[in-house]
Amino acid sequence: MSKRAAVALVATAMAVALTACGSGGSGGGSKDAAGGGSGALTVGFSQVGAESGWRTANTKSVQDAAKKAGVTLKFSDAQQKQENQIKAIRSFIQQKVDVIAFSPVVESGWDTVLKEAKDAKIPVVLTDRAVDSKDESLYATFLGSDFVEEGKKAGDWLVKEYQGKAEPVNIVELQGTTGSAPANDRKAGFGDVIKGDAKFKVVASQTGDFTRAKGKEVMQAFLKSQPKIDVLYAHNDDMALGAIQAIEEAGKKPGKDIKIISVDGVKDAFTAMADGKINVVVECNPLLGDQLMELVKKVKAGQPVERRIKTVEGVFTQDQAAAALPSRQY
Ligand code: GYE
Repeated sequence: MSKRAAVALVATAMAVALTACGSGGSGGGSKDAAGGGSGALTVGFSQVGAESGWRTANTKSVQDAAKKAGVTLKFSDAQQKQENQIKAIRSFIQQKVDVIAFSPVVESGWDTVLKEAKDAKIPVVLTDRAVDSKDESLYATFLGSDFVEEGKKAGDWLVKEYQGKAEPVNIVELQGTTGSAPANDRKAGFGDVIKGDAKFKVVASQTGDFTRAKGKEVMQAFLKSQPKIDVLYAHNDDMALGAIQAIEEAGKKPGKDIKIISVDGVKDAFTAMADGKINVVVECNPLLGDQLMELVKKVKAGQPVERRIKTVEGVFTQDQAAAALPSRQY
């Protein structure tokens, strides 16, 4: 039997056990009543942190969706630290939650703890960010954006913007959290597109940890060390918004003297775009809660789910910003 078939079988057996004890009212001391009692699903959710507007919207979406779906959510904020997430996952295993959902702060280093969840027969759903584990049986599915694609969209905009121009274009890059999937992939996708034209030069690239404060600080350093900056590529809106402050304080006009490409699409970025301070935003949708709840229910019930579920997203430019602003949900 293949590993996947075995996993599906175990999941089905667990689902049958859950249904059987779910009808029994209190669930008595049965070990299958794990975290549920009357059949309600308990999900342990380990969130990355509260580093950005995107993250705040994502947390709210997951919490609201859990309430709506009647799911008991055990929420844990890792403050952008992998060790905290590992601790949270271990504690979820101890508490015998039904499903563990988590958004891994970085890509590597998860195999041991994921194996512990597997041994405890607790299915894991990845949301927002991926892990680089070779063993795919360590998680049931991954729901989130295609970050390489987002990086490519950012690069495509730049190529079009400078079409027909020969002068060098000096780019500074504010990377997301070091080792995180969105930082790795947004960098790679963007790099892939711009490497086709030698006029594009990334003259400085550093992490701004996905936060406004760090985005501002690193941009200040870039402005001091780089004699000519044409473009800023920020891996998220918060860093772009922090950088805008640094650019303005240096007496330059964001969006004009330095063109700005950002990712996410939070309201504040749309406002900055409508004001001409950001040139383009590649959308990354944080409203994953409802889909996540559907998935955890299916996984727990042993129903088949796709291994990879991608979020559908767009690209917004200045001419669309003001019109789009009222309908932005995050
Ligand atoms: O772009 C950034 C956040 O993982 C997609 O994390 C998410 C990223 C998002 O801090 O703002």
